Amino acid sequence: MTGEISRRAVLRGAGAALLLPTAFLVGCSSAEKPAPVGDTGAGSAPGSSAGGGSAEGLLAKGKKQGYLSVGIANEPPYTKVTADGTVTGCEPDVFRAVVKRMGIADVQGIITPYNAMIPGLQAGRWDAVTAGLFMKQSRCAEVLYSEPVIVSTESFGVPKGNPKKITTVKSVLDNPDLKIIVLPGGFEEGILQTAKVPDGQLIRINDNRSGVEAVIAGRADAFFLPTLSLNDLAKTSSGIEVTAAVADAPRTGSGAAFRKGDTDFHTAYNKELAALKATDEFAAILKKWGFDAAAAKGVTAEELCKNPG
Ligand code: 6CS
Repeated sequence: MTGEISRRAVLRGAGAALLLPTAFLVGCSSAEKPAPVGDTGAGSAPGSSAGGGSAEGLLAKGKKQGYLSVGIANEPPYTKVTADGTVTGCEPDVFRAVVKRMGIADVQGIITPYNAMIPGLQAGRWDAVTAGLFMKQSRCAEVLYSEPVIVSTESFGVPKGNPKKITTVKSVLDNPDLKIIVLPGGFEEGILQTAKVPDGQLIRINDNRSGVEAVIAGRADAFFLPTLSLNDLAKTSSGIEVTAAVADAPRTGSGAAFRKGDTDFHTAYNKELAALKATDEFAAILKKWGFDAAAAKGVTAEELCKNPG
């Protein structure tokens, strides 16, 4: 279910919005924001280019309306919606910098769960996904990923002292009593499924703050999430500890995801992304959000799309 809500309502209900499994629209950067366009869920958002099929479709649309809409999660540092509704975070900031080079002024964000990002893209509810949607075989079969923007790691968020010694996927497999929180349809859920962790050990929660609270309250033994996302959550949750990077998790990496039909735009985007990567602006964006710009150098979407699951 997705609900139509103005940016202002999102601002008022930002907390509530993060608790509801639906898509909420948030504004652009600090520049003049276009009139809010709710994601009614009843099909393509106005101006969408579902199956655009050519750069002109998406490019012309973005230039005409002054923005492209992106699916995001609001999971800092990958994506973040500020108190005034501005869409930011590493992936949206890189996307904004690239599309500006293409003549498109800004982006408009729609907050949605990870398992709704590709279906919403294919339905034309947003024009791209810039959420840190990690590349893996099943996703790469459904969308066109840009070349990687970030490469990052996974960790477990555990109670202080890590009493159950949860450090690797194997440590979860070796103890069938462990309950691990994952986001529904998230990359970490897929890692555990690929490792054949019994489904009874997985607890699916769609809101990161609730996941942390469940671990602290002892309702689960760990929250499996990207290292940097857990580090951000731990800043305001003293009861959680973030493990070192999980050694037996696949290397994660992401970039913008487009519809299979937007091949020309995807090619044009990659060209401008490559040019941006050579600038200090790219390194500054990644540094601002705690990512290492060098980590993605030399890594290709083709390689990351070999990730299982
Ligand atoms: O790609 C994913 O599914 C994962 N990506 C991020 C940035 N956070 C959690 C999510 O499961």
